[in-house]
Amino acid sequence: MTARPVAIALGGNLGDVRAAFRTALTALAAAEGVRVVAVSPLYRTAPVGGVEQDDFLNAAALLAVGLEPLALLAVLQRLEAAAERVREERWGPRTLDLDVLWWDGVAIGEPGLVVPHPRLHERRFALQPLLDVVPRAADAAGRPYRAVLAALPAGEVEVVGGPGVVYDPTCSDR
Ligand code: A4P
Ligand code: MG
Repeated sequence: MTARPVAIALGGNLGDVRAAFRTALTALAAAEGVRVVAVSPLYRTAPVGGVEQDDFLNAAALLAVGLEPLALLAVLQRLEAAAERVREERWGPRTLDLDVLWWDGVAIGEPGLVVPHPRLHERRFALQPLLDVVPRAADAAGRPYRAVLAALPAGEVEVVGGPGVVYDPTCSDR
């Protein structure tokens, strides 16, 4: 299967989130059918969704994926489980959230997987890092996400580290 560009979001606000991001990306780089092509800077972001909780760390990664979409989702969910993520409250605190944001040229509307991510267009914390790794990304109607981001109200999204903080392929922590 030909590898295609895919962007994923990383998020978390419980425990050592930087370490969770590095561990997940190291495991992704080692996964069959997946290459890590680029990683965004690390962002500190105010929580969105109404639950009172700590700030999040967010980032995005551009992958080259030679797997079917549901197979990639299964890999991401396995890595979330490995980070001891417990699902308690929707939109509540989590050690590691890995979402598929964008799949080049592909729109998916299955019960377990919607791509582009259904809330991407309203979230500065996902759009900003997505555009760091795929500046040309556009929605299913062809609207550039750069324009979508420019139209959003200001939000609390601040760079707190470079891409090397999120993932350093020369420094495996396994
Ligand atoms: N699913 C459908 N489409 C996708 C996709 N594109 N990528 C399904 C990943 N999963 C997708 O997700 C629930 C189900 O969504 C999965 O079983 C999968 O089949 P989940 O990860 O189990 O639950 P969740 O993450 O709590 O729910 P949800 O609705 O994905 O939450 P969100 O929308 O990701 O929001 N504020 C800041 N600042 N930063 C954040 O990262 N994150 C959230 C979570 C809320 N507020 C935040 C942040
Ligand atoms: Mg999720």
